[in-house]
Amino acid sequence: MRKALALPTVALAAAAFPLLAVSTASAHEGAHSYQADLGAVNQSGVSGTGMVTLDGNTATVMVEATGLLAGSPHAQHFHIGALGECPTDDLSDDADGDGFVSVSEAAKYYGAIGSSLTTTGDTSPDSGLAVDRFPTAEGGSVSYERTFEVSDDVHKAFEDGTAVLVLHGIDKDGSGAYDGDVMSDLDPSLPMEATAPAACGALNAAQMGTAPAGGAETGAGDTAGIENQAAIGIAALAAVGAAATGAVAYRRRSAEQA
Ligand SMILES: [Cu+2]
Repeated sequence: MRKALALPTVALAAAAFPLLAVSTASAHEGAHSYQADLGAVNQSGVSGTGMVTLDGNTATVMVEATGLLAGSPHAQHFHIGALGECPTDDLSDDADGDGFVSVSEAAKYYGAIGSSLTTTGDTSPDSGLAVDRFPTAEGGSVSYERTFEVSDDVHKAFEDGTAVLVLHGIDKDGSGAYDGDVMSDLDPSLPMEATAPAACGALNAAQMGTAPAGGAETGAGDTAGIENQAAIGIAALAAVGAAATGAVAYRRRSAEQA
C-alpha cells in the first residue's frame, strides 16, 4: 500500500504540493486533453504524436512528427465531420488508382478540414492550403505548438470523438521535392505530393492512467478528473528537476508511445 512509501518518495510528494496547486489552477474546470498517435498514410514512413488541450473553444495544440519530407512545408489540420478514423497505410483506399490515397479518398474516414494548424494568422478551413504558414520540416521533423480558437463544430467533433489530426505532404518518388505528374485533387496547380495525407491520427480523450509513482499520494481528496492527474504528473516531474510545463508531460508520453 501507499502507506509504505519510502521517505524520499514522501518528501517528493510533499515538494510537489505547491506546484500541484499552480498546475491545477491553470487547468480550468472545463479543460479536456486529447491525444493522437500519428500513423503513416501513403507509405510515407511518418510517425508522431499530437496533443490538444481544449478549454472552451481555446485549443492548445502540440504536434511532433518525424519522417517528413525535409525542408518542405506540411499542411496540417484538424479534420472533422466523418468517422474519426484514418485510412490504412497501404493503398487500398486509392479508388482511382493514381498511386495516392488522396484527401478526397481519405475524407470518408476523417472528413473535411475543421481547423488549419498554421504557424501564424488565420486557422480556419480557409487557410487549408496556406503553404507559407505551415511548419517546414527541418531535417524531416516538425515540432509545432500554438494556442488558438476553434469553431463550435470543431469543439463538438472533439467531444464526439470524430476529430482527426492529419499532416499532409509526401515525397512518393523520392525526388526530394513535391513534384510528379499527378496533380492535387484539392488544387490542380499543386502536385498531388504536396497535399496527399502523410500522417493521420484520431484525437481521443487522453488516457492519464500512468501517473508516476509517488504522484498518486499527493492527490488526497482532489483527484476527481484526469486534468488533476495530469497536473500531478507534471508537478511530480517538476519536483525532480524538470520544467513544470505541459510540454514535459507531452514529451514523456511521446517517448512512451514511440
Ligand atoms: Cu488536412
